Amino acid sequence: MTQYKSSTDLISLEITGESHEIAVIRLTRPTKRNAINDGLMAAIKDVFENLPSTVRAAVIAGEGDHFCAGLDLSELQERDAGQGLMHSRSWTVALDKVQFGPVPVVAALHGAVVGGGLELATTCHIRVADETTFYALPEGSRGIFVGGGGSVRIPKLIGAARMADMMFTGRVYNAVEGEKVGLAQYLVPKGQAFEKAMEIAKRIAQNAPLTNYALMHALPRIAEQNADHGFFTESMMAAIAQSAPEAKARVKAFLDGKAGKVKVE
Ligand code: 1HE
Repeated sequence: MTQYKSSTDLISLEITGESHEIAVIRLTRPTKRNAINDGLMAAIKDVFENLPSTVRAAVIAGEGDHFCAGLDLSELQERDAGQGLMHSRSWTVALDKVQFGPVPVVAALHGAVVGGGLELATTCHIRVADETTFYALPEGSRGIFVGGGGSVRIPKLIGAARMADMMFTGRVYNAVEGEKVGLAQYLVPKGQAFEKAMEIAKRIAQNAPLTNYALMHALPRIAEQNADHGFFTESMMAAIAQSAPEAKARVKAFLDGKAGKVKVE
């Protein structure tokens, strides 16, 4: 079913699924625990900017024993303040392509999800973690600060107090704790994160594209608005979504008894 595959020593992209609807992106730098150097972040940006139009959902995973060890610290040593600012902004731009790109992204997590690795994971729309996963923000111990959107995205999941604790004290959350506090939505046995992430991506790919678009682009903005503005934006989005032919066809299929009921798995 693989339609296309390309890989470098930093990243690989595979387009798969019956209708070439799933993009599988892997960080392929296991000897450095998938630490993100400038080339890898540029490759992430490039992949999400150029996904084929058949793609409806993506999975991102890491090769080797860890999802991602964060920023490649060997590149940090020589930067001055101005270069540091530009470097952080380059992460902002690249990770924006993941969060507000063309399709929902499911992260398959295992091993270390730390520093910039956690920032990358929290840019994705759904996180599936296996039992080996652990989360940390070692920036606090390294004398630096997050720079890949972590202070914007991570408090939305776990609250500013928990994030500050992780950075003040070097606290590491294990897989069970991480799921409990909201760092991952799914927790699966060791070695099963990728399989589960693919299952979820295939399910997402079946949704009406406008519904997925609304969840990626309208929902997070509505959640930031005051209630009055939020209710109004929600009504606008609801009206647009339900006017699409696909929505009408799906509702008709249910009323004709041809679409699945809501049921507990
Ligand atoms: C690295 C990096 C890295 C590994 N930059 N080279 N992130 C951190 O502070 C996490 C640092 N890494 C670790 O704590 C550990 O490496 C792990 C827990 C992730 C994995 O441990 P382990 O025992 O499996 O691997 P290792 O032996 O520590 O590392 C293997 C190699 O990867 C080794 O290089 P080698 O040449 O000696 O083989 C390590 O130096 C290298 N490596 N992690 C560079 N991060 C936009 S702001 C974001 C700011 C941050 O992300 S700060 C947090 C950085």
